[in-house]
Amino acid sequence: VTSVVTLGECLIAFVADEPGPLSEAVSFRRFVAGAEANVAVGLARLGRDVAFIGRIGPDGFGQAISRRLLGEGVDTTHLVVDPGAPTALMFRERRILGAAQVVYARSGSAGSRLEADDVERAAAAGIFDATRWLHVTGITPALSAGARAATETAIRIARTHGATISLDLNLRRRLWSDAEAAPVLRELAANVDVVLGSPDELAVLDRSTDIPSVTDPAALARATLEIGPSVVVAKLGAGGSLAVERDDPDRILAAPALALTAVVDPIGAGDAFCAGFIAARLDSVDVAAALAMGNACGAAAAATLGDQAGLPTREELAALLYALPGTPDTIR
Ligand code: KDG
Repeated sequence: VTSVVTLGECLIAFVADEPGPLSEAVSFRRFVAGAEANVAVGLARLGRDVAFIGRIGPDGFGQAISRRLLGEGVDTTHLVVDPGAPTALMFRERRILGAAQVVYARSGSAGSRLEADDVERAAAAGIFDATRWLHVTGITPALSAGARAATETAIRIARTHGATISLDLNLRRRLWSDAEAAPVLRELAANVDVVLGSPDELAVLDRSTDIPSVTDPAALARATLEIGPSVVVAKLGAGGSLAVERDDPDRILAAPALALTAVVDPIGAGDAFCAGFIAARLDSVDVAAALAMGNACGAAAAATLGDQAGLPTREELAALLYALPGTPDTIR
């Protein structure tokens, strides 16, 4: 029985072996990446039944993706091979400080050809029947009109099944401009229960409201509540995370980050956070404690190279939380 469904484009990432600028990178390692697939693997490692809807190309990269997701225990019944387009690729540098430069080769890719029909077919096969949670991101609607419709369809169907729906804003400025993204993301945010994002992303979403400063994440999260979700989470990286709830918007729930001695590769940490947060909420853990679980997963991901390698198992997460001062007793 599938308890979580997610959809999007799983792609192959070539990550520079050495930290530094892309112009100097000469050797790369191949990883499986893609925000929603990262969340799916994170949830599978935490013992959840999770399904991924998407398309891959009829090539070795698509096969590598399919094998990895399957090997992690993700239900790939609705990850289909599109014979007419290649699997998407990305190349990225590694940066410990600041944003890493990314180059995509994904325009016209198999994953970007996802359509509402793919989701309808999965629904007809019963994938949403016992689903308690749908997770979507702001990347998929940026890929194509069809992929955007697929996201909207998944939200509509999950809603009729009474699932909780989360949206990680994941603004990708290489795919669309802030002006293009803002109205689309706002509309999605109005139809979900949980919105997650960095302060920078929340500021784009809130741009038509009387925006508080990006340096006040709680105010940004509160402004996002006005759009419609019942919970808004601000992911603050090394600053941990905070959340506000519609029931009591003045109460700021916050959890500090795990102190890392070395950040090996922060990309993918936000997806790991989502996996930890969703797993906690599925167990009815309260929002404040769910933030702590998300932070621990995020730190574990940032401590390893690639998006998925460091995603913790249930036992690894328990050990991390046990060692952490201030961990709420409900999750220790
Ligand atoms: O969150 C990590 C993702 O950004 C990465 O895996 C690639 O999905 C990706 C994207 O579209 O940038």
